[in-house]
Formats: sequence, structure tokens, C-alpha cells
Amino acid sequence: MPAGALADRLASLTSWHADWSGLRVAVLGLGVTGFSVADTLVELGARVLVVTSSADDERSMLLKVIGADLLEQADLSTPPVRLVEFDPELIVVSPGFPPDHGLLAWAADHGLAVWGDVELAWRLRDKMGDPADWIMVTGTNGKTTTVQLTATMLAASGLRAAPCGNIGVPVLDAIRDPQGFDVLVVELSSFQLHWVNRNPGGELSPYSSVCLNVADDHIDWHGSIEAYHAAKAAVYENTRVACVYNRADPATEAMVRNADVVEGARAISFGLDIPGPSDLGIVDGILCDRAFLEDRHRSAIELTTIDELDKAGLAAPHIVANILAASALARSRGVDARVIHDVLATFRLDAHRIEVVRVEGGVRWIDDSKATNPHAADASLRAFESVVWVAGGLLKGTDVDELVARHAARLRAAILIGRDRDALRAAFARHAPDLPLYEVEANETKEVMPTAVKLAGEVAQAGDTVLLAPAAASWDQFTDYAERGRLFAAAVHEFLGGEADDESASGH
Ligand code: UMA
Repeated sequence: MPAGALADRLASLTSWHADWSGLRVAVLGLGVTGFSVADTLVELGARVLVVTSSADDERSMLLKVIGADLLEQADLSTPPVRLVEFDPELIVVSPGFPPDHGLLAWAADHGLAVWGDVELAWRLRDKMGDPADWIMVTGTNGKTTTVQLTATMLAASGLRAAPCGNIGVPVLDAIRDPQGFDVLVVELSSFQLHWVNRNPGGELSPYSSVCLNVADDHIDWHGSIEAYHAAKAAVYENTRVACVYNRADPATEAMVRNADVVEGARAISFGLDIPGPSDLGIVDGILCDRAFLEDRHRSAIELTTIDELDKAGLAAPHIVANILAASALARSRGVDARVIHDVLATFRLDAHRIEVVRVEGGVRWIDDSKATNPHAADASLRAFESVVWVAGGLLKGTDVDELVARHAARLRAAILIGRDRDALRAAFARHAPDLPLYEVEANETKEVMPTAVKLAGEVAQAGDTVLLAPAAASWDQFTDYAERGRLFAAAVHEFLGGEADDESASGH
């Protein structure tokens, strides 16, 4: 097909009911995303070749069953002959592929269109009839908690709502769900946002959107902090109703200011201080909405109180910020303040997010394995006064110097695990040369946590918190942050023996 005709065809593919038949699509990656893309496109009648450096047996087998082809080759730095011969008309890329990947460079050289799975899902969102509204959530930290809170609030108000995206459920699975939804709350990573709004016909237009915060993360993938910020900013483009931003993080406000939004969309801020009109915030320990009510210049609606959140283990400042953001999103879609109040009374954080593992002899053992970058570890450290800090892993190009400088005074000791420890060691030498610093040399995954916990247990004193908040990704030593957290908790119980003497303690 001539290039112009192909471009026209791709631009016209904006519906499940369009003609996708025979379209030759190379799908990059065979994780949850790649499989959902291949499965969808085969159902639509496209010809699909999945290209991946590795594939698990089950997905490879399922691909055969559905009728897609698989090209598995460890080194994909240059395009395999079979891919070139397949002569794809479109590439759909999984989020894990960095933009400078050899296959993407090849696609760019040949003028091939590249879509992410999120763009494909957007184009196909009318499968079950009236498309769901999309509420889009990004940010360096707090995405998953905010997405879960928002979806729970929407569902509690009677809407058919589901969380999806980076949270672990590909958006394509959500849009193909036979029951259909009124609202999808879509968690978007910077990897996914990098690929949106690049192709005619595929521009996303969220109902409401939020970037919770931006701090250094994934710089190795994006190539620079500027590119990472630019990807995050895309969340606000074409928003229809509310662009929610963090007034403590001016970068998020700037993103809203610079975004091209639909006429009538409002900018709504959240923060832990007193809210102005069009804001959500806190007055005398009461979480208030001054955005979604008639008389917002003179009054406010109460959502809940810090005391009530404390009872539910939700009072750490960064969690309160997530709650305000989620409330803004839910309120933008008409959820009653009373419903939000009731959801917050029973909501519980997921595992490995400032989770209390044990309180014994006055020492709290906390698993915040989900703190996979310095910004998350910063929020975590702020919630405690005297800390034995277990840190380290893969730093992904981020800078830990400021983090160490800021929190050195609250540390009793630090215990380093993981690969990228030079930067941490150097930061401690600069900012806390007298702090006891222990290094866990264990190479075996199962040795790491027992050694770290033993060192922590020996140095911790009554009143201290032993905090696993690594400021780093886990993949050098563990399958993921969940495994890292589980092994930490298991080591704590093993080290302390017996039953907890105070299970009721709250984390912060
Ligand atoms: N692959 C290659 N070459 C590469 C990279 C990957 O061949 O250079 C192949 C792998 O061999 C494998 C597949 O691609 O076959 C994996 O694809 P993927 O890494 O995109 O992972 P998925 O299983 O599709 O999961 C992705 C997200 N993963 C990443 O962004 C790395 C999941 O987020 C997300 O839940 C899922 O899509 C559904 O949307 C995970 C994550 O770690 C939880 N996200 C990062 C974060 O939250 O910080 C961004």
C-alpha cells in the first residue's frame, strides 16, 4: 500500500467496528501488554507477529492457540530478517521497550507508525457500546493508591468503574470486558505516556486527569529528566472536565498551564494546606472540597478528618495527598462527599506500602518496599522520627544525595543492600560520615533480608522504626518490590520469633 494510503487507513482506525482486517502489525514484547495487544488484534482480523527477546511458555502457547506468530530472539538490537520480511504496517510497542531500542530506531528510519497499547485501547474503546469515560492518573509516586481510591469511590457511588493500566490490568483488557464500564480509572506510567498523542486519530481525551508529583525516576529509560517530565505532562492534554494538580509541586501546575485542554475544563489543585476556591485541602484537621460546590467562594464541603484517617492507618502526609487527589477526581465525576467519607473509613492500603510488619520491644518494623525511587523514600522517611533505614537496589539514574542529606539527622543507622550502592555510600560519607553504615554483601536473594534484618535488629533501640524504603528498584536481587517486601517481613518474623506483642499499632 502506498505510504499516503496507509497513513490514511491508520488514521481512520478509530473504532472497534472499523476495518482492521489483514493489517500487518508487529507487536513488541510478550508480557501482559503484548499478549493483550496480540489477542485483541487477532480478534479484529489483523495479521500479528509478536517480537520479543524472551517469552514464557504459557503465553507462547496461548499465542499459537489464538493464531498469532511469535519471533523470539534474545538479541533484538537489529531487526531480525523475519520481521523485515513480514513488512509490518504498524508497530505496537510494550511499555518496557526504551525509545532508543534498536527496533524502534529501525521503525523510525522506515517511517513506520508506532502506537502504544494505550493508544490502541483508546481507538477501540467503543467495543461495548457507549465508551467509558477515562480518568487518567500519573505521577512519580502514589499512582496506584490514587487509582484504587478513585475507582473505589466511583464504584461506591453506583457507577460501573474499574482501575486499569500500569496497575497491572492492561487497558485493552478493561475495554474488552463484556460488562462494560461507565468510567475507567487508568494508571499511566511515563513509559506509556511517552507514546500517546503522537498519531492522527489516536489522541486521548480524558474526562479528568492528574499528575500527582514529579521527581527523578526512570531517567535511564527516557534519556533525560526533561523527557521524563514531558511524558508525564501528556496526561493533561485534551482533558474535558478537570485537570487536577498538586499545589506543593509547581511542575504539575506548569504542566496544566501548558496543556491544550477542551474548552471549559477546570484546573483544580490539591494540597495539605488551606484550600482556596477551586481547591481541595485541609482546614483545622478537616479535609475540605472547595472546588465542586455552588458557593465555593464562601463555603466548603467536609470530606473526612485527619483523626478518622489516622484510625484507618491513612494519615501519613503523602497518603493524605493521594486521598485529596482521588477525592478531586471522584468529585469531578459527581461522587457525593458522603460516599467519599464512607469509602475512606474502610479503605486499606495495599501490601508493601508503609505496612507495619511487627512492633516488638518498642521497635516498629515497616515494609515500604514500594518506595522504589528517592521521592517515595523521602515521603516514607518523613513519616518517622528515628529510623534504621534499609536502602539500595537499582537507582535507575536517579540522584540520592539530597535524600541522604535531608534525612541524615533522623537516622540511627543505615543498611545498604543491592547493586548501585556507590552513590549511596558516597552520599553518606558526605552528609553523615559518623552514621553507622552497614553493607549486606549477600549475593543470594534469600540471604539479603535475613542479614539486613539481623543488622537492623542489633542496632535499633526502643522508639526506633526499622524502615525498608529502598529508594531503588528491586530487580537486581528480587523478582519485584513485592518479593523484596515479603522476604523482609519473613526475615523480621524469623528474627523476632514468636507472635507480635502489639499488632494494633498504626504505622505513622
Ligand atoms: N521486552 C523485550 N525487550 C525490551 C523490553 C521488554 O523484548 O527491551 C519484552 C520482554 O521480554 C517481555 C515483554 O517485553 O516479553 C515485557 O513487556 P513489558 O516490560 O512492557 O511488561 P508488561 O508485562 O507488558 O507490563 C507492562 C508494565 N511494565 C513496564 O512498564 C516495565 C507493567 O508495569 C504494567 O502493569 C503492565 O504493562 C500493564 O499495563 C509494571 C512496572 O514496573 C508494574 N511499571 C513501571 C513502574 O510502575 O514504575 C513503569
